[in-house]
Amino acid sequence: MFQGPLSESLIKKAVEKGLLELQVTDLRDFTSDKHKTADDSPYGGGPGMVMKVDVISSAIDSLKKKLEIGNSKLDIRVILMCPTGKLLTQEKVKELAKEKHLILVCGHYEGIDERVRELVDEEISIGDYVLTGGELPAMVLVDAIARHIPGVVKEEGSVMSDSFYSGLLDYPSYTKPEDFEGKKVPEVLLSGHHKEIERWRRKEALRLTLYRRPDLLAEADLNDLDRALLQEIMTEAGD
Ligand code: 4G0
Repeated sequence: MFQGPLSESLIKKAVEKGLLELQVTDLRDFTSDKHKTADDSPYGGGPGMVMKVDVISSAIDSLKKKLEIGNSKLDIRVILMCPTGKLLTQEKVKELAKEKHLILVCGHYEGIDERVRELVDEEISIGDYVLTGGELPAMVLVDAIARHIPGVVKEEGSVMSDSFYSGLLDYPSYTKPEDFEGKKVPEVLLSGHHKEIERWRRKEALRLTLYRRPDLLAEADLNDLDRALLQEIMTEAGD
C-alpha cells in the first residue's frame, strides 16, 4: 500500500533525484515460524489480535544494523504511529526533517504488545481518529518531512510561506480568469502595487486566522502593523 502514494508526485521525484530514500519493511520477514505469525491472541483473553513484540524488535534491530554498516554507531530515532501518540505539528515535522534516518513503525490489527512502547523513542499521532493501520499516518509523516528537504519542493519560498510556518494561515491566492461567473479577483492584486499587495495579503492571512483558527492567532507573534490590521478587520466586521 506504500507504492501508490509514495510513487506519486513530488515524493517520487525526490527519490529519483536521490534527495530521499524510502524503504518498506514487511514485519512478516522477521517472524520465526512457518506461518509467518506477526500477531497473536491477547493474554488474559478477549477479542482481536496483538502484534508481537519480538517480531517488531527483530525488524527494528535489523534496520538499525543495516544502516550502521560503514556508519559505525548511529542514533536512529524510532517512531511508533499511534492514535494515542503526541499530535503531529509543523514544528515536530521540522525537527524530524533534520534527522538523517528515521524508522517508522506501523501497527496494524487491533493492538500492539505494550512492550513495543519501550522499543521506540516516541509515539506520534496524525490526528484524533483511528485508522485500520499506521501505514497511512506513516505516509503522511513522510510527505510532511520530505517537503522540508532542500530541493524537494521547487521554490524554497513556498515552504517558508506555508500555513503554520509564520504561525498564521496562508493568504488567499487567485489565478486566471480575472472574472469567474461574476466572482472577481480582488482589485489590489491586479494593481501592481507591491507594497499594497503585501499589506492586503497580511491582512487577509490575519482575517482567515482570526475567523478559523483564533487559537493560532493567540500564539502568533504579531507586530504593530498586524495589530493595526486586526483592528481594521474588527472594525469592518462591526459595520
Ligand atoms: C491502535 C495511528 C491502532 C493502536 C495509527 C495502532 C490512527 C493513527 C493503530 C495502535 C492508527 C493516528 C498502539 C500502535 C493503528 N490509526 N491517528 N491505527 N498502536 O495517527
